[in-house]
Amino acid sequence: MATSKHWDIFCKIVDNFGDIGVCWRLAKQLQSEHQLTIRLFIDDLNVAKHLIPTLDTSLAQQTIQNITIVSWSTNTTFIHNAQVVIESFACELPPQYLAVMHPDTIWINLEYLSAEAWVDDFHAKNSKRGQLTRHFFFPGFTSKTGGLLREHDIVNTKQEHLLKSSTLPAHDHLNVSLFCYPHAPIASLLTAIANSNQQVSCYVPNSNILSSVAKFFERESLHPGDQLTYKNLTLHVIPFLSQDDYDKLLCSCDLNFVRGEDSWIRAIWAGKPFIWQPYLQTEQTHIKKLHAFLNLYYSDCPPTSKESIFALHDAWLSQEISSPTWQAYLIHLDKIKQYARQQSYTHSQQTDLATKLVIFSEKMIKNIEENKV
Ligand code: TRH
Repeated sequence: MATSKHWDIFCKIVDNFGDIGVCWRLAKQLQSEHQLTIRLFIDDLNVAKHLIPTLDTSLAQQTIQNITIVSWSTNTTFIHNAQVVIESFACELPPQYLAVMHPDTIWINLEYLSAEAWVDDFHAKNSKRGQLTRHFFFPGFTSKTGGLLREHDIVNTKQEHLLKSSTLPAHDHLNVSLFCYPHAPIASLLTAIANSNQQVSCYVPNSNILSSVAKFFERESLHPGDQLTYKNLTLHVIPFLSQDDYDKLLCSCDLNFVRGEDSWIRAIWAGKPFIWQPYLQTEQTHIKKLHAFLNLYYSDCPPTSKESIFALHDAWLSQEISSPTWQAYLIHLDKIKQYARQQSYTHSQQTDLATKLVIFSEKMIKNIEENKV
């Protein structure tokens, strides 16, 4: 078997960019901060290329930023496994891989992030599959969870650096970035922004919401580079950015609309106010996830600001943003900004997810060795 310095990560891209967004950041961090040798198996290189622009989609295997990236298909063969294997988001390890897995392999299923209270109890539990043990690793906001994905220097140094390298023009507009799911009430948000007395520059990376934005401006289609103005709203369509440039945008804006999992966490590390739209799930699970997060994250926030934050999130989820809801939020923006900065610092004091994964796997390896003696 390989040493515990060799880790494999499996990433199946279900839809959107969150699966690969999380796996790519995690792979980079495990390699650069923990000196691990990483193989990242990705089932859809075409989607991954949006986040890893230098990826050559024609290659079965390539090395980028010291990570071995392997194109994963049903025909992929495996000669050996790593000592630690991350199965991201229950993507199911391939049978050919399971067949070569040694019973001592540390097999970790990395789960989706949630701030719900049950996560504390489910984190680090395991189940048996034949001779193999599958550990369930839950990222989260409390010390009983697997923590949050964060580079060690993101809040203390990188945030400042990203801010300094901002390319947004200096003006008295409020800079807002907009990344959301197409079912969000985009037209009502843009209407509320346009009608408010605060001038807003809204930056929209190229994504599947452009047709809704085009409709709002009564245009057939929109493309990166387009700039449109309606009343107090100036909207800039920008290209889909690299992850680093997206981080920079989040740090440079006064308010970020984010979604899913990875952009949500990056918005926290940017230390700026944000509105989060969770991934749509059945049985209202996404609403429970949203409220669990809002209650936890804003527990120390002054009540009036908190009210406006909750109201704007609920409006964003429930298909309508009214002008008073937007206006009420803007009134509290300075206070929310202070709070966001402080929360970003507070949460960065928690041990990060990559470090917790390393500590966890080392502990499991030690347990196995001790049981053999
Ligand atoms: O794309 P998402 O909606 O991903 C979702 C969620 O992860 C969800 O939980 C999961 O079940 C589903 O995928 C399958 O949102 P998320 O998680 O924010 O991922 C977007 C990624 O794209 C993130 O890594 C940031 C990155 N990004 C850029 O690199 N450049 C950009 O311009 C933008 C807008 C995003």
